[in-house]
Amino acid sequence: AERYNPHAFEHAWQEKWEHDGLYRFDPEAPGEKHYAMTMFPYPSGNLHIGHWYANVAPDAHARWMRMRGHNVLFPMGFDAFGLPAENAAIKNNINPAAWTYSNIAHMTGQFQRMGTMIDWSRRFATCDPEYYRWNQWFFIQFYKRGLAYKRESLVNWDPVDQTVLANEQVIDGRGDRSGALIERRLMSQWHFKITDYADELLDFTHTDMPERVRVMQTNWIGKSVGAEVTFDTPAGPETVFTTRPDTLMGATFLVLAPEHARVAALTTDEQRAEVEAYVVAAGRRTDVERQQDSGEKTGVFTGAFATHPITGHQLPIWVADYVLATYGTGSIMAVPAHDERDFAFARRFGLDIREVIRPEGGEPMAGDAEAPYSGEGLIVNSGDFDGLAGGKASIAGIVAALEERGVAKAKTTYRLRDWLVSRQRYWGTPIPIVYCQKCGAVPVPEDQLPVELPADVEFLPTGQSPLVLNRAWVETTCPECGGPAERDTDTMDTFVDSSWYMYRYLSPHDDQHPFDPAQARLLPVDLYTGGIEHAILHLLYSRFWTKVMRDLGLTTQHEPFAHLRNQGIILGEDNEKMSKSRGNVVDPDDLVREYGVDTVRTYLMFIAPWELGGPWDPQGINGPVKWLGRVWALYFDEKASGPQENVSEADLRYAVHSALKKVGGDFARMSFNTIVAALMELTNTLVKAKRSPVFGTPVWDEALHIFNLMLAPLVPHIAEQIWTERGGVGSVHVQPWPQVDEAAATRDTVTIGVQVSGKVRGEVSISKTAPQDEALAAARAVPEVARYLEGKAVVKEIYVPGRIINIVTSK
Ligand code: ANZ
Ligand code: ZN
Repeated sequence: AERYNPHAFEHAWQEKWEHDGLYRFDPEAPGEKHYAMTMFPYPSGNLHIGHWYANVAPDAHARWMRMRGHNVLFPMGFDAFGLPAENAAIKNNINPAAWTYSNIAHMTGQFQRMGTMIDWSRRFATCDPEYYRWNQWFFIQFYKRGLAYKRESLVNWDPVDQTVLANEQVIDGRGDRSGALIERRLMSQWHFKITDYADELLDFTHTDMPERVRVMQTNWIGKSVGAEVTFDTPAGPETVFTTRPDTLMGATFLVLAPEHARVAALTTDEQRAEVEAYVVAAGRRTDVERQQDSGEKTGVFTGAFATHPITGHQLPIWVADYVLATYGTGSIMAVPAHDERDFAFARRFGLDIREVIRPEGGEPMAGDAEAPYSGEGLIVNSGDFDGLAGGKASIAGIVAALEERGVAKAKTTYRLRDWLVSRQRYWGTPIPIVYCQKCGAVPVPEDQLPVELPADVEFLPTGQSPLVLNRAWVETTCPECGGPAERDTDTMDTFVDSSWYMYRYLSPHDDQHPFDPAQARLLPVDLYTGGIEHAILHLLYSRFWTKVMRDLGLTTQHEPFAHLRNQGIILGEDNEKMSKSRGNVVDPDDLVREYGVDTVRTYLMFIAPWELGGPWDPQGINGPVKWLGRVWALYFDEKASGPQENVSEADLRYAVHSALKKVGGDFARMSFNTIVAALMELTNTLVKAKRSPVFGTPVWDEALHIFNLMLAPLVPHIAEQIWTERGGVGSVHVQPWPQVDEAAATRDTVTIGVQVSGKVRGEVSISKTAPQDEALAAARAVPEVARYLEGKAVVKEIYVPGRIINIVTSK
């Protein structure tokens, strides 16, 4: 028969599958539901190899689940709002909508060429008014519950993208898209109250997420248990937050953040010039720079003193930028004997260091100590508290004692801030609020949603939303009093869009609800896959969103995702990230044109453990090319048959069923590269079996049949072609996954090398417990062994069952 030519049939199968609706999800179909989802892409214009890598293996997994009898929903959409469309619009003078929808059309075609089982009838884009209408609806529900509020706050201003960013979008002090150094600005912005859910978001019992993700989210939420302690100052009582109230008697000075509201009031005239200069300088540094422990501590004395609440000692009050305005109360009690930063600061400025925690049996801290002691121990130099246990682990009792004396209050703080959602850009969901002179902020009535984005806008980035300039759109009437009112001109952070899209796939065109409650039984998403870069932002926001939806009575789920798995990244050949500027980009379209879809799919699953990823190796694709060629020949090349090899029925059944068992286990673990390896190995056995007496027997037929089914999830096109040419009815993709014959899959047979006078000359497969005469007879029958025995006298035979056969001959 002809050689393997994927181009002869791959496209035709894709068209037929689409035409037959083979991958259309029917919620009423039998089988336990399985909702599998990969993170939807931004419609940048092209699917790159990373998209393929992220989607091919989950597709194989979804197909496998389907063959195992699950009713599988595997949808796809587009995360379509955001800055690139707006920037492209500015650059090329086209409407962001036109740019976005043409990219979506192109990328959908590319996805379809990937041969996935995505149900395209459920596709949507978040920039569809019928989608973002529900963003607005949710906003209003949040608002009604007090979970959306507007507040003046110090915000992260990206001077390049000319917009505010959420804390989560600032990486090392820079905008996550623009890379620009972030500035601080005071602005009035909408926030979502994610902090109300801080404690619940720390609880991962209802969601199985990789350890890495849990740790990143936990650190981001940053829960700290401690106390607030209040000190009297000339400008009124000042409260500090501390996680170490056990060290209260060791506090020797206070420090305020430069932005702290009380700095000016506390500063004495003598110190004013110096303090003001310091505050201005500190304002130019980012939080990240300020938190870095390297570099000398800087600071300035205010001239004022605070009164220690227990000893009455006068503690100098300093201003220093290692204290952040945005954490705790923006001020601290400094305990230099037991805190790194306070220690460095005290040494630099000659401030007192007072030891109050001493390791059990330890010496008193030396006057010239080079480091603070931050461990556990006993409290010393603390009056009534002396002798109590100190250290992080024992603060609860201390807090209670301090509370009794009225000098402290138990307090838990979080690093997590409310989610700032206002953006001063055009291509996003308009915030559904109007401002009336009489009534203030009024939500747009739900029956007037969506508030549509106007098409005619100027895109000059001015620091204000482009919507400000469209007066006809801005000016409206107040829904409450009918008087003149103005729309909010900001749009929502695009992470709003992706926070609930997993619900929308259930009923993408529902115009009564965000999703059809009758479909709720399909929740949660059973398996969500995507990149680790979303560990905090998107995953934390969508967990929060689901909890709000639950509290709104929209779902009974606590979490959107039952299981999350992250794939790795495919790097360039040079081990660097693929990028146009580095010139190391691999184009999947080119690969498909050259090798066909199934080969590219195979290679992407074979190239690396899926969760790790690795560098692209252009040579590596030859393995999959050869493999699929051999698979093809196995089924369609008549010449290769004939009884030259020695594969028994038991051997073949063992090879097939043990591979089937391994592949099933590897699918469950999402270990795709080992699945491909197991199928390649099985191919070797099948090629051998084809040239052995087992060829043509029912066992041979069973082997080809099972192998065909095992190919289906990975390489759906060649599997369908084989299925059809072998006379299969319907599609291979709706066949049940084959059952492992456990008896055939496990056997006590081993392959042992046969030595003649100590040199290995061949091998035999025999039972581990075969008796000596049977083992030796089998060994002598091996042709290579027989050759060496010819004309020789056997002087000794050594047999260790399952391990060694050695036939020693005379010289
Ligand atoms: C006294 C003390 C003694 C502290 C000691 C630590 C060790 P985490 O665990 O990260 O929550 N702190 C409080 N507010 C701060 C701010 N706005 N900027 C910088 N530092 C601040 O850290 C809590 C500790 O960080 C607090 O406990 C406080 O210093 C400091 F041996 O108080 B501690
Ligand atoms: Zn009004």
